[in-house]
Amino acid sequence: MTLLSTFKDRHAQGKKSIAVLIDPDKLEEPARLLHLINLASENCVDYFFVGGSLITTANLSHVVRTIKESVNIPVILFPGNSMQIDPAADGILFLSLISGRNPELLIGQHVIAAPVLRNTNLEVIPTGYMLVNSGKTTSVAYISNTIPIPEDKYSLASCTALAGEMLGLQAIYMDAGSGAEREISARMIAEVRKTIRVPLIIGGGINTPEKALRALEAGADMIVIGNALEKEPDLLIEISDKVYEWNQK
Ligand code: 1GP
Repeated sequence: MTLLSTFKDRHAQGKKSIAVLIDPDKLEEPARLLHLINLASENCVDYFFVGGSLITTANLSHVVRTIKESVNIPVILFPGNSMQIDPAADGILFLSLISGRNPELLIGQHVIAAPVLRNTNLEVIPTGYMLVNSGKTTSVAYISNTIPIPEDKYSLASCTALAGEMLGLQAIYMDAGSGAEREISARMIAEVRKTIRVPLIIGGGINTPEKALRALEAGADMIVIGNALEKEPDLLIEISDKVYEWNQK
């Protein structure tokens, strides 16, 4: 079964997933990385996302390899640019930054990455990526040179997601940006959810179990947690409990 068909199946069944995002720059210390990997495995995390808007170390391959050698959780690349490709991962979010108007991130980097990906076994998951304003400027907004969707422009978000779906993108990832001051509101998640049929991934600033639950209730199929775990890995226990409890209903 492919990663994408699992996303779709889980969405069809109303089951939620949780992904742990590892930014290779932030978890350079082997003991901290292994602790988080083991914690994820003990707490039934569904996916690892690996990537970052700006990676300054040569640590990406090491992170992917360490996860693959340690546990059975699929590793999905979440690349900030076309250099972040590692064939040892299981899949890659082939992100088109549809909330922005930067042609490089709508199609340019994809042209460069496509022939490279063709020579790997990575599962390519065409994903509409939407940045939503969350307070102060995030790294991803700055690096991508795009303006996030204003957080109270619900129709703008819904129509952007719908256009992405009509273009054939297989999932929509709405992101407030790593370490966002404010996570995406329940209202915005709900508006987008009711507009599209493809799985909806939500991330950025989810740093408490309550925020995680709000995103799930509003319609997120998958929540992504990164920054908060860099500071406090054990938070994963309570957050993944919310996903587990939801799936028991
Ligand atoms: C960032 O959506 C991811 O691109 C996760 O956000 O790091 O704030 O959890 P956090």
